[in-house]
Amino acid sequence: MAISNSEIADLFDELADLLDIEGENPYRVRAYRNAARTIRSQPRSLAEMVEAGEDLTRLPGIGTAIAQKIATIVKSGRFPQLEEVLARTPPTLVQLLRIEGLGPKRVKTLFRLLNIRNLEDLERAARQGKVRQLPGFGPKTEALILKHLDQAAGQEKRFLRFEAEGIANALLDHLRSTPGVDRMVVAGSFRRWRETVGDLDILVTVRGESPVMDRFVRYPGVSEVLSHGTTRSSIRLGNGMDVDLRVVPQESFGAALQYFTGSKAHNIEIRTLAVKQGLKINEYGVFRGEERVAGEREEEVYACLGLPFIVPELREGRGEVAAALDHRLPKLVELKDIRGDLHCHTQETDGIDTLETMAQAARRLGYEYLAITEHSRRVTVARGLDEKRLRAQMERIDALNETLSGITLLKGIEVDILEDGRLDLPDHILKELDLTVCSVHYQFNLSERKQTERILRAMDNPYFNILAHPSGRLINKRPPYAVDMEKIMRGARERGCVLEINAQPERLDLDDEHCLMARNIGVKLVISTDAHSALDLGLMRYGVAQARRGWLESGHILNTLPLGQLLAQLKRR
Ligand code: DGT
Ligand code: CA
Ligand code: CA
Ligand code: ZN
Repeated sequence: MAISNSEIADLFDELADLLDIEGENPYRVRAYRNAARTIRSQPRSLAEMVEAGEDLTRLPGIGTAIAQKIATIVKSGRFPQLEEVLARTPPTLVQLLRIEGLGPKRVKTLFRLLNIRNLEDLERAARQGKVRQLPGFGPKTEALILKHLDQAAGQEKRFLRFEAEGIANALLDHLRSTPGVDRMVVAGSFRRWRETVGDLDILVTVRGESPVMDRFVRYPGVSEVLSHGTTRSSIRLGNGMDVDLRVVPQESFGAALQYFTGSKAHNIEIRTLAVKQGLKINEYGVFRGEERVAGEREEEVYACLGLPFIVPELREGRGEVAAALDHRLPKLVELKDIRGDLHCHTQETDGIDTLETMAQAARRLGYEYLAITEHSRRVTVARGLDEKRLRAQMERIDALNETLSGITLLKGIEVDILEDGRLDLPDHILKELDLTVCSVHYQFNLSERKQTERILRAMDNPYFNILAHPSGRLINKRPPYAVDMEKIMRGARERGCVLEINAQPERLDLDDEHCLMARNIGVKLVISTDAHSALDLGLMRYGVAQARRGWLESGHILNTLPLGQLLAQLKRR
């Protein structure tokens, strides 16, 4: 679908803002602003006018140069002038511009008068009350800036669960040998397998007296001891991660684990249910009046309320308590259900291991099949395969399959979805493959309508099987591209295509909400590691955890099927 007038106008406005701040000739800046206004107020679609070859210069404020730029945007979805300016603009300035209500004039003032060069400078000035004194500013704008900075900082502080796992394991190793230490568990969002965690919440039980707290605050990774007590201490590590440690009594361990695993929303529902039944739940146990009726084991806490055990991945307050009450909790997919991996790379493109090494590693994991899916030619940075190299690899896979026992290599490709929705390799070669994994790697900045259309058009190709990392996000690094995921899922279901849950810890794409959406819409999924090494194949547990957070069962996941059934399911009707 074509780019809308207001989307085109936004691009010109952004260009005008950035050039304005740079001190560009005011006439040129005004020309872009005027053009934006004209474009926005046009009743007819400029994209259609361009396609029809109409002369845009007849519109007020649109000269030859601007008309050409519009044509480029419509035809390619790109605006090279804006990209150039963005490339040379300090990222802080672009961030400042995106603070709603600031605008180029005030951003320019901040840069000029307060010599603000980064977000820390800005925060300092705002906290010192210097911002409100600037011309065109006031206390309201200052508060707005601080609020925005707080939100940005809050978002930055979360760690990938995968990073947190390494940090937690090192710390647990340090604590394990402490005399008296018995059980140790990381609770909180970590235990719920959220994709990112804010801090670590560790629970331990001890036998007799134990110096575990002293040993905790003396951990070599500590940069600051936030608190140090006998039952609770908190530290900040050099990498910025905060860790809480609680020593809990044996008889309260299950209740504490339930309490500190959260989430808050889940616990509120559990407590409310308890109150209705005349029970009281806290981190020490479940009580009827003065009497403790449960506490040592977590299962008991749920059982006391007449509930089956609810696994941590489900504890987000998304209806799991009601489902448990009705005994209709999903039977979640498990790692052991997975029979193979459908997305990986070798040395032939940007992987680090050979075909043979990948095959052996997959066999050691007990898999029945592994699909080799190299990048296609469009991804030049990864030396993507053209038809000739793909054919050579297919022959090597056939030959290797002759010698392998216990596992089958599938012939696949991670083929790029081009900007117009075509696939990056011709149908006659895609047809010969066992499956295709199809990805968007370029042109992330299309409008939602265009991006959605592009992907749906790609799915019209009868050789399209799996949409890889469907949102394109990189956690903490890159937001998802704008796309109508519901339309994509319905479109995939109609066409017999499936979506991937990419298990790379910084992708985890689909996210948990989208997994739930897929469940509701009834589109099939696969869980794949997108391994770039043999070791990466072990990341499957992250993808499975994400699927579990999205209430998915093995029946929703095609790579839980034996090979024959998998291939039959992938066949397009
Ligand atoms: P995070 O650390 O932001 O990734 O998320 P969580 O869920 O680990 O949250 P955190 O560390 O603040 O607390 C861990 C769990 O402990 C939380 O999920 C519920 C429980 N919890 C902690 N403090 C409170 C509290 O003040 N009220 C309630 N209701 N629950 C709490
Ligand atoms: Ca936490
Ligand atoms: Ca905490
Ligand atoms: Zn890949």
